[in-house]
Amino acid sequence: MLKIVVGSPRLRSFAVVSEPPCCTGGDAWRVVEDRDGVEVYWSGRKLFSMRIATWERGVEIAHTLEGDEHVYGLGEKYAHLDRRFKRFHFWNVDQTVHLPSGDPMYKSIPFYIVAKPGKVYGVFVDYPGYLYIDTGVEHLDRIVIRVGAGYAVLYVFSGENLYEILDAYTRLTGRPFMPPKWAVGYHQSRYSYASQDEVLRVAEEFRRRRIPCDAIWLDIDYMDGYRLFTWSRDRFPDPRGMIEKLHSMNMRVVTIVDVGIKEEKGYHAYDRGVELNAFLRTPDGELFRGGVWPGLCVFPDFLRSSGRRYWAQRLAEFMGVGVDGIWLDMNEPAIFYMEKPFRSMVAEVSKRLIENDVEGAGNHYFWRARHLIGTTSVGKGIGMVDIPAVHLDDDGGEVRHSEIHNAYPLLENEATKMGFEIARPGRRWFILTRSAYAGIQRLAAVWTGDNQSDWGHMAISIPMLLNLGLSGVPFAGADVGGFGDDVDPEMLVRWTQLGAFYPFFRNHSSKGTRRQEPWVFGEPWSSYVAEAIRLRYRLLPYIYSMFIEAHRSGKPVIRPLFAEFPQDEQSYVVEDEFLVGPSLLVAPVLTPGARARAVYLPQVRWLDLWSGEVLEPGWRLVEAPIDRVPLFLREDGAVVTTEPRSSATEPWGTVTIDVFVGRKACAVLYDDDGETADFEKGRFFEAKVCIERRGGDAVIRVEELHMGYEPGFSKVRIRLLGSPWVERVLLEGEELRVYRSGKAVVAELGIGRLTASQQG
Ligand code: MIG
Repeated sequence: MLKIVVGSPRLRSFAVVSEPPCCTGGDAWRVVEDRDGVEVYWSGRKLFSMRIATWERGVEIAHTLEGDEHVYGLGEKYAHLDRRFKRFHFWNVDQTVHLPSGDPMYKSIPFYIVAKPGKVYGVFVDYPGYLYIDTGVEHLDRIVIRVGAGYAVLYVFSGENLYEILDAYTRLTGRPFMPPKWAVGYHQSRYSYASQDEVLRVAEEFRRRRIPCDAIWLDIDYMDGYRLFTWSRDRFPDPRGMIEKLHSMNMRVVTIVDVGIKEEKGYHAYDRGVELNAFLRTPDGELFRGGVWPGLCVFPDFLRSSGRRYWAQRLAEFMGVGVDGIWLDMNEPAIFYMEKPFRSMVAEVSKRLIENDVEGAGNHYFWRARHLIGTTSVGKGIGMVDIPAVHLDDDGGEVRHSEIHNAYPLLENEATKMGFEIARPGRRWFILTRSAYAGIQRLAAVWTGDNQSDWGHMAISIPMLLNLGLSGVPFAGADVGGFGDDVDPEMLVRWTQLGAFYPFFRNHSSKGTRRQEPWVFGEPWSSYVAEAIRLRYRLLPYIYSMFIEAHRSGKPVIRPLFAEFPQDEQSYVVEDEFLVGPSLLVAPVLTPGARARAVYLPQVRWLDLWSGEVLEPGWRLVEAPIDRVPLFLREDGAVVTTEPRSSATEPWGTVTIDVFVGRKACAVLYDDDGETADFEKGRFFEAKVCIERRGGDAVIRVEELHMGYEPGFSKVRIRLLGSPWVERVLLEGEELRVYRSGKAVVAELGIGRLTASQQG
C-alpha cells in the first residue's frame, strides 16, 4: 500500500481502522518524480503518472489511465459495471431519482479499482466531505479527483489479483462483519405492516405455506408519531408479546430507526439528548433543526463519543423488548426542509405573488425549493446543499458538518453497533443502513434504497451490487420486487429468482403500491416465487461459507466474471450475469416474456445445473422457462447445498457437495453456531473436501479440517456431475458404495467417516 498525503489533513480518518506501520509499503513501490508530477510503480511495473493541482474548492489530483483499462467500485452508483467514462459526485443524499442523472446517491465510497488482463490496482480517496471523481469524461485517458478541501489523503493498493486489492483495502478500512445466520435468509418487509396483528398474519402465512422466511421488518408506522424508540399504543399494544410469538415461529424482527429526534419536551429521547448536549447545533449555538417525518427534529452528533453513547443507550433500551436487527434509514441525513430557509422561501414567494410577479415567484420557488430539498434529492449540476450544522469533537473542537457529511452515517452505525453490545454482549449484531461511507462493511449490510418495480431497475441492481462488493461491501441487496410502483406477477417471479442470489435478500415495497408478498398473485406465480426462495435456502451452506470468506479477506460474496477469469477480456464487461463465490454462475432473466437467454461462459467448461449438460466456453443460448433461473457449475468447482428449511437457523442435517470434476475440485464445508461471536475464538467447523480424478477413480480427500464446533449436519452426500468417466469413488483407498441418479454418481457418508479420514 502506498499512502499519498497532499497538504495537512485537518481531521482524523473515519474509514481507516488499522494502518500498516510503514506507509510506503515496502520495496515493491517506487515513486519517481517526472516533469509535472510523479510516476508510480509497483513491482517494477508502472501503474500511472499523477499530477497534483488545485481547483476552486481545494486539491485536484489526476492520474493516467491506459486505453484498455476498466474502472470498478465507487459504491452503489447507478451506472454500469465498468465505471469508466463517467462523472460521479460524492455527497450522501436521499436520492429518489434512480437514473444516471440522479447522481449522487445515498452512499459515498470513494474507492475504485482499475483493471485489465495482467494489471490491477486500487485507489482510495479518504475524504468524507464533498468529492468528485471523473473517470474519463474531461480527459479520455485520465481520472480526475477533486477534493472539497485544501488537503487530500490517497491510498494506492496493488497486488497479483483483484482479491489482493480487496484484502489490502479491507485490512485498512475493516473486514466485513460476520452476520448472524438468520440475516443470510429471506426477509419480508413492507412500508408498513400497520399493526401487530398484521405482522403476525404475514408471518403465519409464510409458515402455513412452507415458504422459508427469517425476518419480518417493521417500517416507520410502528412508532408513536414517528418518535424514535417508541411504539404506537393503538397498533402495537404489545411489542414484547408479538416478538415472543414471532421468535417461537423462528422468525426475527427488524425495526426501522430513522435519525431525526422529534423536538418535543417530555419525549424521553429528546429530553435526555438535551440534558447530555448530544445534538448538533447551528453556527450560532442554537439546536440545529430540520423537518423529517415527525415534524421538526434535532440530530445526534455522532462525532463525539458522548453523542454516540447517548444513541447506543437509547437503542439498547428500545431493543430490550426483543428486537433482533436495526434498519437505519434517512441517515444521509435526509431532511425534508429546514425551518429558516423554508420560512424565508415562503415569505419571498408570497411577496412576489402579492406584487403580481408570478414568474418571479415560480422561479424563486423552483430554485429555492430544489435547494431546500437538496439534502433529500438533487439532480446533477444543482449542487450539493449543505446542512448548516456544527459538530463538536471530543476535545471540544468545532467541525462543520460539510467537512464530514459523508461520514455521518458511518459514525451513526458505530453508535448503533455499540447499542447492540450493550443490549446483547457476545452476540452478533445486524444493521442494515441506507447511507454509508467507506468502511461501512465492518458495521452493516446495505441496500440500494428506493428503486422501482421496473425491469431496468432489476437489471441495474446487478452492476450496482457487484460494484458494492468491489468497494469492500459484500453484504448488499436491492429491494426485491421493487420499492416504488406496482410489481406484476412475472416481474416478481424473475426478481425473486435474481434476489435469491443477492447477498442481502429482502422483498420490500412502498406505501400505496401493490402488495408483493410471495403469494399475492395466486397460482402458478406464488409457487414459482416460493421455489426461488427455497433455492436460496438450498444454497445456504455454500452462501454462508462465502460470508465467512468475506469476513476473513474482503472477498465479495457475488463477483463479476473477471474476478475469477482475469485473463478473459469479455468477462470485464458482462453485467447481466455473475458468480456466487468462485464456482456458481447465475444468469437471471431480466426481460419480460423471455424464455431463453444468451449467456457468456468464461474460459472453462461449465455444467448446466438444470439439464446436466456440459457446455464449452463462449456465448450460448440457454432455456429459461418461467420457473427456472439458469445456473452453471464451473469445471473443477463445487457448491454445497441442503434441503430448504423454514429458517436459516435450522440445522442442515445432510449437505450435498455438487462437483464437476475435470482434474480436481474442492468444496468448503463451514458451520458455526450462527449467532454468537465465538467463531472468532475457534468455535467453528471447517473442512476442505477435494475430489480428484485419477483415471476412472474419483478420489476423495479432506485437505484441511478445523473441528472447533459440532456442525449442524451429520451426513455428507457427494454428487459427481458431468463426469461420465467415474468408475469408482475412493476414500482412503477404500471403494465407497455409490448409486447413480440421472447422469450423476452419488456417494453418501457420515461426517465422522469423512473427518476421521483426515485425522488418520
Ligand atoms: O421517505 O420509511 O428507503 O425503504 O420504506 C421515505 C419509509 C422513507 C425510505 C426508505 C424506504 C422506507 C421509507 N423511507
